[in-house]
Amino acid sequence: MLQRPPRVLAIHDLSGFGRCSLSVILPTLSAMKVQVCPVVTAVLSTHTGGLGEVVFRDLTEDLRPTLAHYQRLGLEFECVYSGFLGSLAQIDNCLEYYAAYPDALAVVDPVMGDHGRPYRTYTPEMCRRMGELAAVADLITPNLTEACILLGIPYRSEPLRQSDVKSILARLGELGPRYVAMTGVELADGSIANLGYDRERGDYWRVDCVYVPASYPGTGDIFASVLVGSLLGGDSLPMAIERATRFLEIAIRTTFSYGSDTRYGVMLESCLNWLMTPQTFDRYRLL
Ligand code: PXL
Repeated sequence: MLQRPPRVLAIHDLSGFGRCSLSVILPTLSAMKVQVCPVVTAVLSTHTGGLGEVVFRDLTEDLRPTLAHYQRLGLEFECVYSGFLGSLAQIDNCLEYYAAYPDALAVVDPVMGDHGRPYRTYTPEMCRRMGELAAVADLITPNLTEACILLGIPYRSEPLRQSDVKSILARLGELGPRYVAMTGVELADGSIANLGYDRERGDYWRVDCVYVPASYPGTGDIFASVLVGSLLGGDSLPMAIERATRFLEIAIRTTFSYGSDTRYGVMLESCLNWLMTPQTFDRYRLL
């Protein structure tokens, strides 16, 4: 029996303003009683989503010595979870972290872009090599843009048929991970859903989202963090996807009601208590 909270090595950037990456990963997982040990890939003044010229300090050189230190300490981690990466070399560093903790749940959020476009700091080479991280993952959490980049297929902005999304999920599973969770997929039946795929069981899942006409940075980070916290807490994949979907709905609708600048992210602070209260699940369905 684990006599302490589960521990996650979280390899992400720290963006000071804009509520993304470690700024939201830390409080989200802490609220779920998970210990987060941040390995900071870069420090930025803000995220790169429309707040102008960012101050960017790359910390690639610290990643290998940090891992060596943790190994000297003999620390154990139940999960290694990577996200936004600041340079090509960091992909190699992440591969070293995953290899160092083979028993940990390997979660790769292949942060590369959104709305059909890569983020401006992501080079085509970085996008190509992100597949190597997906190959060692137990769980990947791409949005549709990132799924298309990982598969090397063109992004399609029109709603997708069920057979098309199942094929995308299955092909993502073939890259290596047992579990795939894909966010914000517009389906041909008019709904927007978060989807799940368990390759070993052959199950496809959907949790439909309430549509809000606004998009906020950091929601992918919150989604993946809630998934991590849920799975470490013993939830099944569909339960974890439902928990993450419902939490984001609350955070997005709360924020939308204030009409605040979307670039400032979601008002996580007002919503974290939801993660600390017991829930029952009734919205996941087979796809
Ligand atoms: O939420 C993903 C993310 C993480 N880190 C930085 C970003 C973004 C998305 O824009 O800019 C620095």
